[in-house]
Amino acid sequence: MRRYASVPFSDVQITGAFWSERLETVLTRTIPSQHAQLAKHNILRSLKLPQPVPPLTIPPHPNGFTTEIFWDSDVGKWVEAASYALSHRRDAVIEAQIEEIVTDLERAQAPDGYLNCWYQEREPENRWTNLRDNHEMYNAGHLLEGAVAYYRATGRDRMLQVMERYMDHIAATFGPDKKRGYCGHQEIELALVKAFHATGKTKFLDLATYFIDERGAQPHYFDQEAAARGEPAGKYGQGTYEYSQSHIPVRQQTKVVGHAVRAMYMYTAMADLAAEHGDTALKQACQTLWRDVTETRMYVTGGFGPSARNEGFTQDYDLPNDTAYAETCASVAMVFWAARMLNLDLDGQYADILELALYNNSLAGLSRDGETYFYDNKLESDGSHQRWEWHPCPCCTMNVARLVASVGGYVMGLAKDEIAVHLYGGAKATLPVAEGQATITETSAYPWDGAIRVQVQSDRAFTLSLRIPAWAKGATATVNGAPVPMTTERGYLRLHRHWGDDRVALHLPMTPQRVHAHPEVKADIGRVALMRGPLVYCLEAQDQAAPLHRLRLPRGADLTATFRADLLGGVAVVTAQGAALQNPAALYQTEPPTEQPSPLLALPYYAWCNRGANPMQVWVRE
Ligand code: FUB
Ligand code: ZN
Repeated sequence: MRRYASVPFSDVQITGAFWSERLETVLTRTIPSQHAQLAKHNILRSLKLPQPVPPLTIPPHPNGFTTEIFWDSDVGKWVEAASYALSHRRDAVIEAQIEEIVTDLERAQAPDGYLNCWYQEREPENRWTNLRDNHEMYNAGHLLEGAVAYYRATGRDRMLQVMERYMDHIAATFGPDKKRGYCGHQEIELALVKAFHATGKTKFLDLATYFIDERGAQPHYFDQEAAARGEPAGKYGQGTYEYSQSHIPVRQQTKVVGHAVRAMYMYTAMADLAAEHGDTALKQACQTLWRDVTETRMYVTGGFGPSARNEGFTQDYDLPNDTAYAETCASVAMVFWAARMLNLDLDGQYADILELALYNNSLAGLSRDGETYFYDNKLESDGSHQRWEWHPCPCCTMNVARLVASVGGYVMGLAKDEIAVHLYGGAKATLPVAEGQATITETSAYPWDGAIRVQVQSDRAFTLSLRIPAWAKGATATVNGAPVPMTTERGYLRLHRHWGDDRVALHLPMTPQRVHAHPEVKADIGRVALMRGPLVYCLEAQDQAAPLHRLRLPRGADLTATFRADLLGGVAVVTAQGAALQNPAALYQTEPPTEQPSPLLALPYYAWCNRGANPMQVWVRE
C-alpha cells in the first residue's frame, strides 16, 4: 500500500485571503466566544464536580437522556480548537483557560484513572454500564484529541498524561480477554490513532484496533450489557444497531447506515488503521462505503444524513431539501475521512469530496462573524431556519472551529519522493522530500479565481502532483511558461523533474456550471443547482425580484460570474435571466400561468443567512 502523509497544518502557512480571513475570525472571535459560552452554560463548572450536585441545566428528553452526558466532549473539542489557535500564535489568555481546564480534569480523575465528569458527579456507581447510549468513550476520545493538540501546540503534556492514565484504565477494562465493549458513539478510535502518532506508543494503536475489530461481533456487547442492566436484550431506542454501525463487523459493512457523525468518525478510524496495518480488508470496506455514500446518499453540498430522527442516513437517494439534517459535524467528519482516504490512495475523487464538504456544508455551519452557527444545514428554507449563538447540543460549534483552525492540514500530502497539492487558495510550506527539501508556494485568489501559481524551490528530483478537480473542465498548465500535456492520473497532474527555482501555472476554468440530480432524488426533479469551482450556490430571497417559489432558471439562460467586493466581505455571485410566475386571474384557471423575466442572483451556499433569516433555495426550478 503506497502511503501518503498529510502535512500537519502547523507546517503550512496559509497566505490566501479566503482562508486567512476565516482563520482570523476563528482565532479572534470564535474560540474566545465559545469559551464564554462554555462558561455561561455551566459546562466548565461541571469539570469541578460541584457539591452538592446542581440541578440539570439541560432538561432530559422524554426518553430520559440529557446531552449534559457528553459535556466533557465539548470541553475536549474546545481545547483542541483552541490549541490549534495557539499553534498559529501563542495567547496567554487562552493558555490560562486551557490550564484551568487541565487542572480541573487532573483533580477530577479517579485514582484508577477513570475520568468522566458526568458519571463521577451524578452516578459513580454506574460507570461502564451503558456504552451503547452514554458516550463515555466518545467523551474520552474528544478529551484525548484535545490533549494531543495542546501537547503539539505547546509541548505541555499534563493533559496528555491525564488522558494516558485514562486510556490505560480503559485498556485495562476492555479488550479480548476483558469486557468486550466499545463505544456506541465512535470517536475514541481516531483519537487513539492521533495519540499513537503524537507519542509513538503502540498501546494507543492497539486499543483503537481492538475497538474497530470488536465492533459488531456476536454475541453483541450491547445486548449483554442491556441484560446486565435488567433490560430486554436488543430493545433499543433507535430500533437497530445500524444506528451505531455495530450491526455487523465493520469489514462486512457495505452500506452507509445510521447516525451520520458516528459513521464518518468510524470510517476515518478505519482508514487510519488500514494505513497503519496495511489492512487491505479494512481499506476495501472503506472504498465500498465511500462509493455507497457518494453515489447514493450525499447532498450536493457535501452534507450527510437527511433525517433528524436518527441524525443520519435513511434510504438511497432520500435527500430532501427543506428537512435536510446534514449536520455540520457529519460533513466536518467527512473532511477527516476523505483526508485519510487520500493518504491511502492519491485519487482526486477523495480530494474533490473533501473540498466539497469543506467549502459548502461545513463552512455554512459558521457565520461570517464567527459567533453563530447552524447545526442542520438545509438546502431550502422558508426563512424560519436561522443561525443560533448556542445549542443544548453544541457539538457542531467546536467541530467547525477546529476544522477551520487546522485547514492548512488538508492542503498538501507527502510521500518519500512526491508532494501532492490537494487544495488551492494560497499556502506555503517547506517539506522534506527525496532526501532533501522543497519549498512550495502556491498563490491564487481561489476559490474566486482559477489562476494558480505554484513556485517550487528545491534541488531535488521529485514528483509534484497537482490536483485537477473534476469540475475543472479544460484545465491547462505550464512549467516556466511552457505548456505541459494535461495527462492526469486519477485526478492529479503529476510533474516529475529535477526542480530548481521553477514556476508552474495552472488554469482551472471557473465557468458556472449547472448540476442535475439523479432522478431518484425526488426532491430535485425538474430542478437545477449551480456550482462555480468548488462552491455550491443558492438563491436568497432578499436578492431576488420575486419570491423564490415563483422563480425558474431556464435551461438555456446564460450564467455570469462577477466578483462583488461589496457583498458579504467579497464573494463571486452568479447571475442569470430567470423567469417569475405572474399572478393569475383566479385561484384556479384552465389557462397556464404566465411568466415575466426576472433577474436571479445566486451566492455561495456557505455565505447564506448572514444578513438575517430569509428564504433560501439551492435547487431552483428549471
Ligand atoms: O451524540 C454526540 C453528538 O451530538 C453527535 O455526534 C451529534 O450528532 C449530536 O447528537
Ligand atoms: Zn454536531
